[in-house]
Amino acid sequence: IPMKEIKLHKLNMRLNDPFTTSFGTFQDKEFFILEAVDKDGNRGFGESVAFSSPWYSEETVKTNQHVVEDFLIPILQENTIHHPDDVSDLFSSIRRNNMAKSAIEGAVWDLYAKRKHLPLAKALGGKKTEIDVGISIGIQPTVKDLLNTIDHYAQEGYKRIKLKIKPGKDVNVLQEVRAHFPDLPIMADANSAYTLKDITHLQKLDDLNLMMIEQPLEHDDIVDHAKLQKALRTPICLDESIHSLADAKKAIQLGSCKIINIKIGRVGGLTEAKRIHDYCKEQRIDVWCGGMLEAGVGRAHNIALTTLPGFTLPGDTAGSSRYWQKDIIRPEVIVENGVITVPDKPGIGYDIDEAALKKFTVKTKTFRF
Ligand code: OSB
Ligand code: MG
Repeated sequence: IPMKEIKLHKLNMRLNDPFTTSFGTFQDKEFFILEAVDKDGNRGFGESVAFSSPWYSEETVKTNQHVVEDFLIPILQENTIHHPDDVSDLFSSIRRNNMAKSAIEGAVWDLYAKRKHLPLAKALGGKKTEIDVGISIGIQPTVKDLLNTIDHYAQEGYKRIKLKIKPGKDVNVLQEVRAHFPDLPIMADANSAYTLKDITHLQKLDDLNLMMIEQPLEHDDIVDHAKLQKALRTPICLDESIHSLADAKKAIQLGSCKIINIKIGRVGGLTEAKRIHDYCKEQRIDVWCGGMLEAGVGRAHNIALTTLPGFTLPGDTAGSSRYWQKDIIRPEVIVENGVITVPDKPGIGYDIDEAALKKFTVKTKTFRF
């Protein structure tokens, strides 16, 4: 791929509603979009999913920018890329910093697919023309607010509802939700809010017919998750604990989870995400695509990845309007009856809304090749 330049656009966008998890609330999103431009004028886009503070993982917007500018872009400037998989091989000399790697690798995947006149989904080997999606709902001030919110999204047709939980707002809340919605596909995400001391409490979830519980224990612990899974009938899904194919293999071998949430940023890009998918499919472990409250570019990458056949459960890729007043892509991502129609245009399949990108951009830096 004959590269001309990479542009780093720093954006600020505000979520329609504050989002609350077991580690806090936030509404203003600071992040960056990477644009990879080739000598023929094709433009590929990637999104950094790191947040401003390191509560989900150790990466932040600033660490991503540092690693992208000072280590990853120089690697690309010194090497020739024939296929996006080369990017993940070259970046393996840098430890972790997966969200930083993924932002660039995503832009290169988009650029590669556009040069081949292929939708990104097809370039990855995906076959689905539509994908089923669910929605993730943050912790609400009252149970009444929660029931109203669930009702709203269930009416919109989302295929499963994920509820954030934390100690004090868990079994009691989920019991009320289940009583109001006896047949709704529901799951819970704890974002590491519990320890093994909570085993008997968490066992109460087994009566609520949850699809799964996501990351109940420490972000970096797969041994305790294996112990917990033995004590629970509800399947455990790992999110924060899985950063690579190697992590996925260990977690599956230990019995730490029955399901994996794959986030492209958390695992360092589409190439590694696909490797994890392939392995899980072979092992008959269900996977689904997680979300990081992305703007349209990241959302488009999630949609493309979800077209792979092993993504058997609805993911967190909700429609643009669930997050933003105005997204940065055209058309915006539309969810109808819990389904997104996969775009069939080359690359990520959505155009950048240049006016919106400009409106939310606070700074752009250009790195020439
Ligand atoms: O744990 O999956 C998570 C959002 C931010 C950080 C972590 C998580 C989430 C979500 C929302 O659950 C996913 C989305 O709607 O993009
Ligand atoms: Mg999660």
